[in-house]
Amino acid sequence: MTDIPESHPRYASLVARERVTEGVKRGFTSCQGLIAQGRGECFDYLLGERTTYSAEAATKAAAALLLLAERPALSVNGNVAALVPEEIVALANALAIPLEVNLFHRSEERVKKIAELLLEKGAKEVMGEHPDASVPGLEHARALATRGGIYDADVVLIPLEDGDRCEALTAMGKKVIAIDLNPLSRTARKATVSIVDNILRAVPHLTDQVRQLSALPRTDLERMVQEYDNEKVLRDAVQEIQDHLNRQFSCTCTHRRRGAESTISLADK
Ligand code: PTJ
Repeated sequence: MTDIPESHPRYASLVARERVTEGVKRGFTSCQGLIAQGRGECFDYLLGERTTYSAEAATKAAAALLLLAERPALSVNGNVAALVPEEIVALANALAIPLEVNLFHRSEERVKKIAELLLEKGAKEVMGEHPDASVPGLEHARALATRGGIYDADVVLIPLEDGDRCEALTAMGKKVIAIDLNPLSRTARKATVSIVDNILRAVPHLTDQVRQLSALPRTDLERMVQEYDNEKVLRDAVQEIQDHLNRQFSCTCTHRRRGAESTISLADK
């Protein structure tokens, strides 16, 4: 991997690029994963590369949902494996639940490599190599699922997912938690709880919340879930982007005798 100095102002984002590139080189991330990362990076930039208040609220509700679930499952794709392999295993282990590899651009070789990586990072159980069921309404290989894992789950975490699969899982009656930096994506709009945050920050944060909230009585967790409003959280995320942009950009309108000229200065570049 390229040696990136920690003092670089874009350190975190450059490290994330290295991880996804490395995932492609090692054969567990798809080439399309590079494009997905670029899109995510753009939204992270607009959000100010921080965990916003709305993401905090969504993460708390997601932790409560996972703790209340009877059979929760975590879905892992090539980007998740590249960006947060240890962290997603830590989340699964904190909840004592299985991980399942589910790929959009499925190849048996990639599924195997991701499963091996997760086991190497300490996962207790990784499903997905031998799917025995299909999510109704999806024609693609991403429909493949495993009984005892995602297929039977009542709550599923789907980081960096496509909208169709999110919708199909919801149509099966499951509660779906998305992690997606784009608050306008179909996935974010179709999920039960949408965490609009970078997976690099979101997964460790979610694990912390699971540990903290596990001390609460079920009634408190149920109240948190009931009071949660995903539409409001997504509206707030868009507002947080607008507020961040307003803070970052100062617009100076210089009126000249002949016509008007406006200058936009980019504060942090
Ligand atoms: O490994 P596979 O074959 O299952 O493929 C995985 C990808 C991610 C390539 C596939 O699911 C895909 O094409 O996803 P999309 O439709 O590009 O959607 C990815 C979503 O995740 C987009 O809305 C991005 O904004 C968002 N995203 C990208 N990087 C991050 C992210 N969200 C959170 N954290 C990120 N680092």
